[in-house]
Amino acid sequence: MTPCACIRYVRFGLSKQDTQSEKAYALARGQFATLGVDTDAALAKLSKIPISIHCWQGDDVGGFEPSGVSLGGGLVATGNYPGKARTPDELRSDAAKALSLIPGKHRFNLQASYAETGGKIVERNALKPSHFQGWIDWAKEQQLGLDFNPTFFSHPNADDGFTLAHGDKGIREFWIEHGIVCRHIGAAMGRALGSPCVTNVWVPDGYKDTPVDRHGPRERLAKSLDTIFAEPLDANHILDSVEAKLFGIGSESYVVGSHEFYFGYAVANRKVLCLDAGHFHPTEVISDKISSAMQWLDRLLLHVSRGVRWDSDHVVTMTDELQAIAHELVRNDYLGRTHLGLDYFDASINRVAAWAIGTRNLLKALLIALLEPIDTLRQMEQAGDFTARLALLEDMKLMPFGAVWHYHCLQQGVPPDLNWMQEVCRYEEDILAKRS
Ligand code: RNT
Ligand code: ZN
Repeated sequence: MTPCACIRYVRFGLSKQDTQSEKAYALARGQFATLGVDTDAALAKLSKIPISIHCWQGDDVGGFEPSGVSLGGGLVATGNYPGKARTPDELRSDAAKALSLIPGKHRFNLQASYAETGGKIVERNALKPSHFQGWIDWAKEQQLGLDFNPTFFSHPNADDGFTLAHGDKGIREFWIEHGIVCRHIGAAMGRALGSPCVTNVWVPDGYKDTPVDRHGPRERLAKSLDTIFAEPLDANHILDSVEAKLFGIGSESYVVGSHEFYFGYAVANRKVLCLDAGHFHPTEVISDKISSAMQWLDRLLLHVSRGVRWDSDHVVTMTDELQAIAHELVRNDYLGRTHLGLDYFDASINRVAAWAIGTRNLLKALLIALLEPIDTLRQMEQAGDFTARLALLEDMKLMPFGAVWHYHCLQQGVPPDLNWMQEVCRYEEDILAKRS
């Protein structure tokens, strides 16, 4: 395994470019101004958008339970790149490194399986906020908000592919209790950090092959969710969300918590709906679902991900769909009602870089969206001038976004493109390579 490409990167040596960057920004600002776009205002907005960075990219969705079961729930992390975090302290250190390469103030998204129980086996239905005190203290120190997820997978009680919809009452109740304790943990995180913790329920429940009873499991899932959400908790501390899926490994033919199921559940029960970009048919996109869902829901959670042929959870890159998602949020002024999270896990590349690449890409897509002359485009559309709309949309694609992004990174005290990777290389050499 070749661990790192730092030699290539060190050669770019862009450290003397600060003055050039100011000049490039001034030129870009002028170009955007002719279109009526205020780059300073766009950057001010961008710097306030929090992205919820998922803990699970740092250790291939492993978690830190002393029982140490392997990854389940139909999730697969492939690759064996060296240096994965083996302890909460290592994961925190890696995440802090990634955060130092990402402009803005963000959030960290934890799973219940990342509890710190001091080596003791604590069952998932007995977890307490105190098991997350280490994370809360770290989040305070790093000025991060926290988000949370009960972990309904990688557990003997989930081995047959069912949790909240399980036919066995005892197993179902175990998972209901897990959901309930996790809401209290989420609320404790939100209270401690002064910012609501989005606590997201995703269950893997489903069948490999065609079931004859599609109704029963869905009825059980609905009842289990009702029980989990029965206790009202302060929305200043916790926001409950639910996440659908089309299929997983081992649940190819039927997933209990389908899109229609959770869309209905979220509307009927005023929950936050989570749309994961990898959870639909390969040609189906979530960018077009956002404005439909927002007609009926108060808030959305997005799991920004990238499926390649299936829900493969590849690192988020600058795809047309990523851009379309960002455009939808900005054009429709949905940012205030949308929680942005990332969801991918690539074990075949440096994990700190994976975090930095995906998060920086989402921010870049948001920046491009914030730099759009939306009023002009709207006027063209309303006037029926679709030729001008298409021409301007296409001409926008080569506008100098890069100069604005470069300037933003320097303003925010993080390395710009072509420079941040050196930091990862150094960290890999000093820290990650020493982990066996
Ligand atoms: C699974 C869901 C879910 C998970 C995390 C680890 O397909 O996307 O969000 O990725 O809980
Ligand atoms: Zn997801």
